[in-house]
Amino acid sequence: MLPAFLTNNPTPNGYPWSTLDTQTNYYDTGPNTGVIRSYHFTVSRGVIAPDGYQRHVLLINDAFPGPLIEANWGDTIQVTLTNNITGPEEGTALHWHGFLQHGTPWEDGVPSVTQCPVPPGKSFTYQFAATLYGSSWYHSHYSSQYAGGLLGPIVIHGPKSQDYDIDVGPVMLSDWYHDQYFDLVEKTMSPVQALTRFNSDNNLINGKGNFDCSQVTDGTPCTNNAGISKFKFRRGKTHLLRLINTGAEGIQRFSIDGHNMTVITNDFVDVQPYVTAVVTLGIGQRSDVLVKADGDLDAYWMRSNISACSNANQPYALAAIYYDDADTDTDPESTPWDVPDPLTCVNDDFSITEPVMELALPESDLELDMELTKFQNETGHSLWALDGVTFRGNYNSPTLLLSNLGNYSFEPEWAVRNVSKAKSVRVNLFNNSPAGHPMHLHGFNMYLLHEGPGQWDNKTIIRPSNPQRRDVFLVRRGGHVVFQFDAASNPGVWPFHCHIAWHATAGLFTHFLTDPEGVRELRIPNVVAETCRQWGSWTNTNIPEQIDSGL
Ligand SMILES: [Cu+2]
Repeated sequence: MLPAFLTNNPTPNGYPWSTLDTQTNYYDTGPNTGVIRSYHFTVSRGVIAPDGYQRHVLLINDAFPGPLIEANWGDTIQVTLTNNITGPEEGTALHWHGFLQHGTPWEDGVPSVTQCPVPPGKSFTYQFAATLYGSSWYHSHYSSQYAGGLLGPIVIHGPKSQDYDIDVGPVMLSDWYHDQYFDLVEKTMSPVQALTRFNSDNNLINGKGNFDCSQVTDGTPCTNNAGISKFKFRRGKTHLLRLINTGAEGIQRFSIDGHNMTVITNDFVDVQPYVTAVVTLGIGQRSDVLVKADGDLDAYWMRSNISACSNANQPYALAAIYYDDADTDTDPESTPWDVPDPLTCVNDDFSITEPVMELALPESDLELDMELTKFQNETGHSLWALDGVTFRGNYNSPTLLLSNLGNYSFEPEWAVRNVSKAKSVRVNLFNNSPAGHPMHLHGFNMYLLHEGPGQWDNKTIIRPSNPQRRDVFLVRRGGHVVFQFDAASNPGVWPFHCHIAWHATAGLFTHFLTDPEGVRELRIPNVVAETCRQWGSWTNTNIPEQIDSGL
């Protein structure tokens, strides 16, 4: 259970954010609490068995998932990351999903874009403002390390758009693989087609789940009934659940037997409440939902099913909810909702996801068509591309640092799109590939204008007076999403990529250079260049095995 906000800090007018409220335009204004929330994260290798099946992972402070980062709106978050990965050594970096990093793009944590990786034995201190509030997560953006365990939840307390009684905290939904992330990267990047298609092995809620160990044939230690997550509800009370898809590939369909949910926030944007039995979340997406404990039973299953849009051997995650004094050693006897998977591989319709803090769609001054494709290159590798470009980054040459120096001699495979002085960029993305994708833009909340099968009609916009905004959207196979972002409001280099680990690793990644003049004026702290010197020095004697895009 989490508090309404942290109280070891000034609370003018009763709140850390004083009189600001849910109507405050958080892109322009926000509290400046002067409070720094400081964390130390040490990353290392470890062996764990979250579902009973033992595997090698990467851990943060010896934990999976990593520790909760908790702050109030307007606080500064400071995380010192120490890379203690050995046997073998490996670089790393952490990305703070959904944080706008306005004025601090070098804190975004993307190797080859905003920083060099933190080499083994070294540390890097991130510091950035919590200008938005709600639920999110952090994860490594170095290769597919986050599929190896490098992730954790973030909660930023802010004003409530709806009343509730109890904040249950993060509910992380995650597909789970029994192979190490690098083995899966190798499969993804294999020229053997059959190897590039593989399924996740299990589905976890808050890092827990059971696995049927009779399926293990290679002698790996495995324990049946490793245990599931258990939640407490108080009868008659309304509970806030912060759903976060922290997986690598699978779209989650979340539900609670016998209870409807009221969605109040998607990503970092409060929306007008709407009721649903099933919440759909692509990788990286969050939904805050309210659940009233008004069931007839005193125990219920919480379920998350990986959609048939995704590739899973065991798609069914379970956790248990117990009312009041119900016996937590007894399994619930509730039955699931009968809501079939629509197989559209997209979120709820834009028409029902209406932001509480209303913003009209601005005029765009740059319109781009973007095509997403999958192809096989001449060596037989399956790769992804945006407008024909497959991303491959150079860890030693972050594009932000080059742009800051006015050096725009980017390699084509770095996929930098200079949008110059454009204030608001509209992108008509057509997914001409055989899969749906959770597409994530860094540095902005996107206005989502339209989604559907086939091509956009080039005119229909859903609720231009106040379109849905969020930082990840799902685009269906053979369909389009039209989105817009206020590029000039945040000078930097901002990735736009698929959040499926195996797709980003195979190049489904591009990035926007916004307001290059503004980027020239950024005063990037010397420690960022120092990390590049450290990385350069480490790579003089160690060759990182970058067989993928690097991200
Ligand atoms: Cu994808």
